[in-house]
Order: sequence, then C-alpha cells, then structure tokens
Amino acid sequence: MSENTSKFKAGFVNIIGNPNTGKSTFLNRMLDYDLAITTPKAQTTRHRILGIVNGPDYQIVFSDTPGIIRPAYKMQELMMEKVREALEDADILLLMTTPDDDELRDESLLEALQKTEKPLLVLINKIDLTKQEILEQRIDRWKQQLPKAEIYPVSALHGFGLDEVKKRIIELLPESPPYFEADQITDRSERFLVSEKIREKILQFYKQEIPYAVEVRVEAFKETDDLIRIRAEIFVERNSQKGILIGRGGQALKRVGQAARKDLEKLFGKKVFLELFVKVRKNWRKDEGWLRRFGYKQ
Ligand SMILES: Nc1nc2c(ncn2[C@@H]2O[C@H](COP(=O)(O)OP(=O)(O)OP(=O)(O)O)[C@@H](O)[C@H]2O)c(=O)[nH]1
Ligand SMILES: [Mg+2]
Repeated sequence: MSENTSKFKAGFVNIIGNPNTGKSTFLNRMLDYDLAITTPKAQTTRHRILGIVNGPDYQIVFSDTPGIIRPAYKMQELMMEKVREALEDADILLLMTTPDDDELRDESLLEALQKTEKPLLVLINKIDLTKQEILEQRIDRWKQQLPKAEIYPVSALHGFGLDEVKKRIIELLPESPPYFEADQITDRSERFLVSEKIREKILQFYKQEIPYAVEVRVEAFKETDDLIRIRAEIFVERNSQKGILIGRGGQALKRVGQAARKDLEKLFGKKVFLELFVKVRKNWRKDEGWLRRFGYKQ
C-alpha cells in the first residue's frame, strides 16, 4: 500500500444526548442530506442510524441514537441499549445538549462519560434561542461535570459553529482505512428510510400518544426507470387508534401519504406511488416477538 493510504483517517463518531436536543438535525447537516427524521417531539429517533461523511483523506461514520430517557416499556429499554452500545463502540463521543438542558436523564451515562478515555465533544445546540449569559452558565456547568470535554456552542438548524466542530472531529479521527465504500451514505435500507419518513409525518400530524403507538413497515418497494411503487403498513396498538389515524373518510391518513410522498420524491429524485394500510397489533411496544419483527431486537 502507498504511504497515502496509511495516512487515511476514519472512525466512529457517536452522537448521544437527551431527547429533542437536535442530534438528528446535526447529523443531517453534517451529511448535507435529510437522512434522519427530525421533529419537535421527543423520542423521534428510535433506532441507531449511521450517516457516513467522506472527504479526500478521511471518513467520518456518525451514529445517530435515540434520546436518553428512563425506559417505561420494553421498546424504550431496547432504545436505551442502543445508546449504551454507542458509548462503547465510539472513537469519538459527541454529547448533544441545549441551553435549557443541563443534566443527562441517566446518571450512569454521565458517570460513563466522566470516566471515558475517548475524546468527548459537548455541543450546546440551539444557541439561536438563548442569551449569552445563560450560555456562559451552561458552559461552566459542563466544564464542571465533564472537565475533559471540549465544549462547542452551535446551532445545528442554522448551521452556526458546525465547520469548527467538523474540523475538530477530522483532527481527532484515528488513522485507519475507510470502513465503507465512498458512495455509501448510510447502513440503512431505502425501505427503512421510507418507513421513517412516514413516521415523521405521523409525529407531525397527530397529537399525544398516537405517534408513540405507531410502527411503520414497508412491505413492497419496487423501482422502475421513472417510478418507485411503495406499499407500507402502519401498526397501532388499539382499534381506537386505527380510527384516529385514518380519520373521517380517510382524510387524515391521506394527508400523511401525500406529505410523505412529496418528501420521498425529493429524497429519491423520482416519482413515488405510495399506498398505506393501517393494522392493529395489540400492545406491540411491550411484546418481544413484535419488537424483534420490527427490528428493535436481534
Ligand atoms: N431553534 C433551533 N431549533 C433546532 C436546532 N437544532 C434542532 N432544532 C429543532 O429541534 C427539534 C428536535 O430536533 P431533532 O434533531 O429531531 O432532535 P433529536 O435530538 O434527534 O431528538 P430525538 O430523536 O427525539 O432524541 C426539531 O424541531 C429541530 O428543528 C437549532 O439549532 N435551533
Ligand atoms: Mg433524533
């Protein structure tokens, strides 16, 4: 191998943090692509998703993870396992916080971050929404809690401070050959991205518990030269939820389909034909069998 190859840098940068702090928004900004879904609701992300950024002599493999919560049911327990895994297999850790979020919702994770030997960047995101005074208090607080961390105030949404973070990540990357082909942007399938996009619309359009009781599965994905035909199933936990999801005369579900289709056409650069079906799977969030089928468990 030539000398150049040996100087290539590559590594895993795992993003963790409380719900709704902007982890997925940050990932999309780094990729310059809307890979991960983002919404104003907490617990938008349920799975770990890799997003790969390639440069001339580096490859950053970002991992987006679910927001840190105290699990109330089996699905959330499995989500938190993914967060803990992300702590273990990172080369660089990135803790996403906001000015009004000054402690991790899990003591043991804070302890793990205090003990880690890995480079740790704490991002204070959404600084567009705060005052200098508060920001300075937060910086002091994180310096106290995590003395070895480097702290960066940013705005993922508005693109502020991100170049500096990216530059620092590249500096910190270990020397390594790339882990993925240069044209690969994620480890997730197109089917997964479609199901997430549909879930994003459900998070946006429905209130209270509906989005949390929903799982989406793509049953068929057929691509031709000028069209992608997709058939997806939406699972809910109860009949009453099915009624709400579909809405009077099917209007509510139609809105989900139209909005998802529009975004998917942008994402894939092709015309999309999308069919949605709603089914009831009683208490799937607590059921190991369903959680396995839905990909929360191996
Ligand atoms: N004002 C402002 N809003 C932001 C910023 N970054 C993200 N947001 C918004 O914050 C909300 C949450 O963003 P997400 O990226 O979904 O947050 P997350 O941490 O991935 O959330 P979970 O997946 O639920 O843990 C969205 O409405 C974003 O548009 C920012 O820099 N400024
Ligand atoms: Mg997210």
